[in-house]
Amino acid sequence: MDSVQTVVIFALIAAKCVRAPPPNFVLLFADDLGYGDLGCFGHPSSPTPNLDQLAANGLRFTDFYVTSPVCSPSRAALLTGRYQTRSGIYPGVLYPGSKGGLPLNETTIAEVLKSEGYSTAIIGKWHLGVGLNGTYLPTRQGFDNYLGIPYSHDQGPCENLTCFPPDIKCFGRCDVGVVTVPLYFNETIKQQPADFLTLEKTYINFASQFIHDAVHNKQPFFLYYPSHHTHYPQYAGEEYAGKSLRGPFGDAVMEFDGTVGKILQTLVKTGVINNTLVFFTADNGPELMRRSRGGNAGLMKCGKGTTYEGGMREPAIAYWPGFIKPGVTHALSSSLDILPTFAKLAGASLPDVQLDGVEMTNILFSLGPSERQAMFYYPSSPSKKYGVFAVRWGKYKAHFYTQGASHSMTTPDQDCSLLALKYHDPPLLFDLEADPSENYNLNGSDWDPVLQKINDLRVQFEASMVFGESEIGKGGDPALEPCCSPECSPKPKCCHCTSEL
Ligand code: CSN
Ligand code: MG
Repeated sequence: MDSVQTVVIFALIAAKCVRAPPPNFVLLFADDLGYGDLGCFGHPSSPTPNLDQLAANGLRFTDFYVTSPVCSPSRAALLTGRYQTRSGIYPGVLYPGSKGGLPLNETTIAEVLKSEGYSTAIIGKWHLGVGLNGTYLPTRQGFDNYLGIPYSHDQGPCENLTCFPPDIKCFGRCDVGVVTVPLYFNETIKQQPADFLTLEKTYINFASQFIHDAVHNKQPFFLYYPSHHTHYPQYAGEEYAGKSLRGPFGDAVMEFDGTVGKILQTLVKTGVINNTLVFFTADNGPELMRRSRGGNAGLMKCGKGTTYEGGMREPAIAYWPGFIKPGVTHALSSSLDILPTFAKLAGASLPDVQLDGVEMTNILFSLGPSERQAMFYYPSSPSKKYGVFAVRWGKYKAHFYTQGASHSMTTPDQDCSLLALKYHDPPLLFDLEADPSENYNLNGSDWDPVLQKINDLRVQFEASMVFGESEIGKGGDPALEPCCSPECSPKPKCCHCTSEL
């Protein structure tokens, strides 16, 4: 299809002149996956045939950003279209016994789409709170269906966390003294600890059932699949363990890729593949401290926990056969932009709040330039005192502060592990098109108008930022840790249940 046809079809849908049903959305979200971890983003030995296929027949983003170099804040921004500072998902990440969570008055993508009659589901890692009696579970935030573990799978003693065959322990340290990780079905714990060897199959079946039901009921649907892969410790079931060239990380990414393939097959089988926008990205950069067992940021600097490119620039792919032309885009774009984009395509109205996302149909359908001017980089623990650490405007990025992170240690680049906060006056300035690895500071030459412009954007942005009350600062209580048998003792050991799903 040429771009004129695309424009016409899109305009018709936008104007609701044709009775085209609203599109379905499948949002695939990997965990701690780096810019360089997929075959289609240059990894030489990563087995990702299904994601590579999406990229070959869809739009591959080279300049796509998340809003945080750690998990919970990045997810809050993805689902609300707002920087995490507004919703209070800072500093750091949520824990099993956290008192707070994504405030219920925040409007998620699921809630936006539900207003247009969508059926909604989340499968996998939530990490936006559990709270007292499940106050913050996804079922309270617009998701009709939930199957998954509500936080990171290292936030528990790693029981059951084996690779196939079951006697091989996976690599990585886990939290002790807390409950084993629970598998929720809606608001009920079905397994504790979750069975990781069969988890992916369970997810695939649930996704397939959800899609079949929605199609059968003639309902448009939104499926959000935030995978536990490729967070540490890496694991994989029988089908994938030991199968990749890349060790446990490769097996984990391969299992994730296999699920992507299964979901695509279901879309084909149910006849909705041409009416479904599939979007893939990941929450934050790679855990370089896990060395070869962690992910890879490719030619981006440092990784998880840092505001260098490796921490927050992520692979992204948009796929919608017949509507999105295969290709590569260098347009500046962000996870913040997904909510406004899905809302526009669904004909849903936007929440009446200060949004940070802009819709990206221009980019998806080659209609014009990106509406995004700038990207602001918050560290994993943002504060009013320091504000944003870096700003990207066009091809330029200025660092006002830099700081390494324990998550990014073990690389030869000292900047990644230097934990002292460094203030830069004048800011470090890089041309990310000429120098995506942030190797060569442009400062000292005649770039001052650029720094001036970037500083203006920063001042304007900071003036518009209203920090929400910190949800993570509310602390935690062991009594809030999820337990399948709430009255049992002694905790956390007695929280142990198995059941068929
Ligand atoms: S994260 O990883 O949830 O994907 O960001 O599992 O920053 O202290 C991060 N942290 C546990 C984690 C703790 C995690 C932290
Ligand atoms: Mg993560």
